[in-house]
Amino acid sequence: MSHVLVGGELVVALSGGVGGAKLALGLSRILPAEELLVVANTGDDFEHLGLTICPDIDTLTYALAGLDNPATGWGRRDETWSFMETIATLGGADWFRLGDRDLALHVERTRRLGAGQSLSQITADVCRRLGVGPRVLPMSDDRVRTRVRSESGWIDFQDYFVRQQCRPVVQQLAFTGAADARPQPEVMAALAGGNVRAVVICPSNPFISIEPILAVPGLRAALDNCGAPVVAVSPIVDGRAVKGPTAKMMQELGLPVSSASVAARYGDLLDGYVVDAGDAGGIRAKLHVTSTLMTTLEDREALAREVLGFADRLR
Ligand code: FO1
Repeated sequence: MSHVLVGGELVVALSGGVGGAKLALGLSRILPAEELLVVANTGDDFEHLGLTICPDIDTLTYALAGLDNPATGWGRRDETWSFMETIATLGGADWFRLGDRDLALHVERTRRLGAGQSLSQITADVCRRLGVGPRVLPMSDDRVRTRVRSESGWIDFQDYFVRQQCRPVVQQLAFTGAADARPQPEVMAALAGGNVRAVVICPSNPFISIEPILAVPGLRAALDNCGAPVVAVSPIVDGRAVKGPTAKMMQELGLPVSSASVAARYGDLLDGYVVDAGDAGGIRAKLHVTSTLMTTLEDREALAREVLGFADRLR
């Protein structure tokens, strides 16, 4: 599984699911495969119907393989739903939609985890079989689970996000297991290798996608000390989140909905920050203002180029 880099440099991208995967895809299209390493959040992972589901790893894998579902952003394209329909008729849980093709990945991953393979090994093998060139690695092979506290107490992340459609008012987030999790060793080796060109924090939700990664002991320090500029792309455009509950969560946590609030979460880790026009106020990091909306494939590539160009100028 180890990777030999010949001469080239490495871009390390931190990503959650849908929003982050768009930029990861853009990066994958402008970089040789061996020059991109994507570190995926696993705080959203959960056990469901006896299966281990890793939404962010899978969203990234499908996006990089060109197998992603453009309508949902998660799951596979050209999906069929016989399993879901059937489980519903049997009275089983149908709130988390597992398509027939997607289901195969969860079944096979669960079997291999049970046989002793690590999540990193399984992910690397799945990526190889699906024709994904860049490395996609979990932040840790140890179990980390995001939990959400609302007025009715603590619940699991997917219960909050999918089953309750982000309706509960978030009072606090916790990353259970993070304090004891070991950072993924290849990620740590890559960051210590002295040939990192840039660290890119994708425009994912800071609270539930990036902060779980930064909560794994040693990872934040390794990113800080890798010698390359750390550049984040804001997930906020025009004072609104591009997708998902980021803005709602910020309001509930008492933070202004702005790119500046997101930058403040990352604090000293940031060397540079990419924001959309109109979102540039009150930020300490060096700024690059550009269109950050990624609707088309060309947008993804263009933003990836802007981000890397900006990072190179910060070196
Ligand atoms: N998100 C939903 O909103 N509803 C679903 O039914 C759903 C199913 C699903 C299945 C596999 C998978 O990998 C992801 C899935 N997601 C679903 C997405 C998902 O859980 C969230 O977008 C992320 O966890 C947040 O990053």
